[in-house]
Formats: sequence, C-alpha cells, structure tokens
Amino acid sequence: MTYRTLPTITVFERSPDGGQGLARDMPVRWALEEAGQPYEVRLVSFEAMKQPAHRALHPFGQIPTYEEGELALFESGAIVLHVAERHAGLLPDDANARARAIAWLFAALSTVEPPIINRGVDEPWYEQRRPLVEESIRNRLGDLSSRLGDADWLDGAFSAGDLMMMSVLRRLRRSGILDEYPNLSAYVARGEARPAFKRAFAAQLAVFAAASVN
Ligand code: GTB
Repeated sequence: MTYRTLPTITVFERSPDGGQGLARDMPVRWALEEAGQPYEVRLVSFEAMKQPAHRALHPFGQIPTYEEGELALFESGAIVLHVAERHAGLLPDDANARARAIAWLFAALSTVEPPIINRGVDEPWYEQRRPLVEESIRNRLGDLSSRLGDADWLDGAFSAGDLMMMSVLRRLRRSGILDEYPNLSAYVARGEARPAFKRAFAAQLAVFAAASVN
C-alpha cells in the first residue's frame, strides 16, 4: 500500500552524532525504505522540539514523529510497527511468526537497549558505574548471541524485529563491545549491507552534511 499523501517524519535539524545515523529517525527511515514507501522529512531544531506545535505531535518534545493523513505518531518502535503492519516485507504473514517478530521488536527496545543507553551517560559521577553497566550489556549480548547462533536473522526471515535489534546494536559500534560477539557484529553488518539501510543512511547523512555547511 502506498499512501496518497506522503508520510512526514521529523528529524534533528543538526544531529549530534556526526552523521553516523544513530538517532531514532534512522530505524524509521530504514523501515520506510524497506517498505518502498517514499516519505518527507521535516527538520526540527532543539528549540522547536520543545514548543507547543511540536509537543502536539510528541508529548515529550523529541524526534522522531510520523504524520500520515489524520494520524500523528511518536515513538520509533510504534512507527516502525505501523509501517511494518501496512506494507509487505517487514512482518511474516503467519500469525504466530508475526507475533514473534513483534516480540523481537519489543525485546530490542525494552530488554536490550536500556543498558546500552545507560552506557551513553556522559557524567563524571557515572564512571564508577560503567563496569556494572557494561556487565549488564554483556549479559544481554551473550544471550542474544547464543540465540542468534549462525542464523542470518533472529526468527526466520528478516523482520521489523531484526531492523530494530540491529538499530539498537549499532549504538555500540564505537565502544568495541559488539566486536566481542562476532555473530552479532556480522548480524549488524548484514543489516547495514541491505540496500534499504544504505538509502536510509545516505538520506540522514545528507541532512547532516547540509547542516555542516550552513
Ligand atoms: N523512546 C523514544 C523513541 O524511541 O522514539 C525516544 C526518542 C528520543 O530519544 N529522541 C531523541 C531526542 O529527540 C533523539 S534520538 N532528543 C532530544 C531531546 O530529548 O530533547 C536519541 C539520540 C540522540 C543522539 C544520538 N547521538 O548523538 O548519537 C543518538 C541517539
């Protein structure tokens, strides 16, 4: 299904990640690219994000948001699921396999991601906690690595669950922790090799590059 008016997402006007595609518009862009659904992008400044007009779309004053006709959505997981439910290719047809793919999407955001986000805390008082947080990351990655084994994807065909899991794992790249789990590192590389990922990455990089020259 292709929307009559293109969906619009919001993204950082100036992403702080140096064009690495680590902000949460990236999984949304990736899902839209996998779905073959063109979309528009509205750039939002940090100031504008906190204004009432944006908060009407996003109660917490963040990106990404997603608008499509009468529908306004926030939360990257909900947006990816919405796109996946309306297009072929991101969720299996079989009802049970579909439910399991959605479970992986939730697992990415609510089980694997929290310690990864905690590691990103950049405060002097935090240094003492870092070994504990890294241990909890390794706990999750060890279990995930065992489950993935030598499969390409988490549960049969590539799904929105994989897309979100790989998006979460990408945030660890700079830490070196992911390299301790060669099958997870290869899993992320497999995701990044997908043409849809490459298109999404190039699109977010173009925004970053344009912001850098202005
Ligand atoms: N749970 C929400 C979702 O999944 O959509 C969380 C949304 C969120 O964290 N949005 C962030 C935001 O708007 C941007 S993505 N922050 C501004 C604010 O809260 O005022 C998080 C993010 C930011 C920066 C990097 N980076 O520089 O690498 C990576 C990820």
